[in-house]
Amino acid sequence: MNLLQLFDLSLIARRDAVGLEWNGKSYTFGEIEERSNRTANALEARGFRKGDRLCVHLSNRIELIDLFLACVKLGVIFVPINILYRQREIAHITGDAEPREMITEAELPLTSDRRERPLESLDGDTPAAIIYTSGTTGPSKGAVLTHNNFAVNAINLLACWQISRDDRFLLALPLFHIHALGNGLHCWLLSGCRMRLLERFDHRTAADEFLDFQPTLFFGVPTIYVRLLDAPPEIAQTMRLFVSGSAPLPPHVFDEFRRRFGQTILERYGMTEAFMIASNPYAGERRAGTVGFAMPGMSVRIIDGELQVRGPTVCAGYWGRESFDGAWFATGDLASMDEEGRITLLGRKSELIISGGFNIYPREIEELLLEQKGVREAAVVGVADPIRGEVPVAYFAGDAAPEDLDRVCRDQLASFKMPRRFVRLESIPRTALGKVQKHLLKS
Ligand code: MLC
Ligand code: AMP
Repeated sequence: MNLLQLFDLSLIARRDAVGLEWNGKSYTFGEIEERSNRTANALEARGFRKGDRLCVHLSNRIELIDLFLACVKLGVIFVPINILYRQREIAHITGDAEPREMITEAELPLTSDRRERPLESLDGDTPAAIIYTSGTTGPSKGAVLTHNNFAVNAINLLACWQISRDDRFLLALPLFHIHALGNGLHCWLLSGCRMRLLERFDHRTAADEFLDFQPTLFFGVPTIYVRLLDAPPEIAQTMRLFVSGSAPLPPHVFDEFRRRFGQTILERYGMTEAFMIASNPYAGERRAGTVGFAMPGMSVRIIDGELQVRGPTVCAGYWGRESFDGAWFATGDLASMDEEGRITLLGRKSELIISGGFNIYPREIEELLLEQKGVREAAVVGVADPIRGEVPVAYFAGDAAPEDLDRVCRDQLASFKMPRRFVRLESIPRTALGKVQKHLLKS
């Protein structure tokens, strides 16, 4: 079965039910079906055919859903780009994915008078999306995500987290990442529940959205749960399940959340290349500081401390590069597993910094700094932050002015990658072999 056949459980079988709330308006599944048909016909008229790539640089909005569904209907590969990315970051993705077009707000609305659904034959191995993940070394790579990957991930979550058409789902995460796209959008479309989509999570208005919509289901990153600790207890009155993922949830936040709201956050673990790998149980103990058990269908093992995974949600490979072909996928996450199979993450093999759930590879910032006059050496490290988890700090050697480096980074990097400080040193500490000693900078 391809994804569309699963989405039809909502788009067709629940056509008269309200499926979406966006920007103060409600839409039935039938209206969503028709909107996306029109968008698909518009894309087809612009020359899009099965296998073409469509880059989309948009923040959350209904047109982003129209575009995703249109791509699924045509077999066009959807390539979402982080809305916070600047020219340098976007150019890398468009250079690699070679899309037929990139859609930004300026191209909207993208619609046609033709309302019938275009017919394309697609099987489960057809790529549905490519999501770029910041590479540990070298440039970021596009994970090729198939219909089967998305389908199995969502079916797993519906079963494991008991998501049904009776849920009211509040989605505030950005749709350009696997968390909102793979988990959020797909759980909505497969369950046929009612979803309220927000442009983004804003801690100043979040409580009002909860009180007004009265959700039962919410997905967040740890920064969001830290922010919600300031919200009134009533926000959780109608809630059935809060899920956290994308970065480690500090146990004190888990505890405080339970005290304040009487809700035990369910923490799960995933990554773009493998979708959801492990989850705490819905029934049974949700243990703080652990990510629970491997998802159904997923095999996990730990080799030299690193978690490896194999199963139906591991993606096909990297666009234009290697194919994974059913092999064990090395996650780069260090982990331990107890006799029962409960997994605890212990850190990462690479220097990846996760800030507010967004990934930052220090090397990308270091390379930009080294391109600047007056920078001989550069090293970026993550330092602990009570709200975002970690934030980047840049150290450099040379006579460049920190204000100039600040300006260059602000111009060329997504805002979440901005170093909080630029610290000048005589030289960057290195081992006898010349390797930068980042642990010395962190302390
Ligand atoms: C953050 N900003 C956004 C934004 N999110 N701007 C536009 N759209 C968004 N979606 C910008 C703000 O403008 C601001 O920029 C800065 O980020 C911080 O904003 P804030 O208001 O202070 O936000 P805060 O309360 O700290 O919350 C940030 C956040 C955001 C939690 C809302 O970090 C976020 O949406 N994170 C989710 C990331 C995510 O979905 N990751 C999943 C990856 S997939 P400025 O310029 O003013 O500083 C993955 C696999 C898995 O990891 O397992 O899921
Ligand atoms: P991404 O490349 O954006 O898909 O991010 C994937 C990475 O997020 C994983 O490799 C982990 O390092 C991290 N991650 C996801 N969920 C969790 C979690 N519950 N706890 C700790 N880290 C997590």
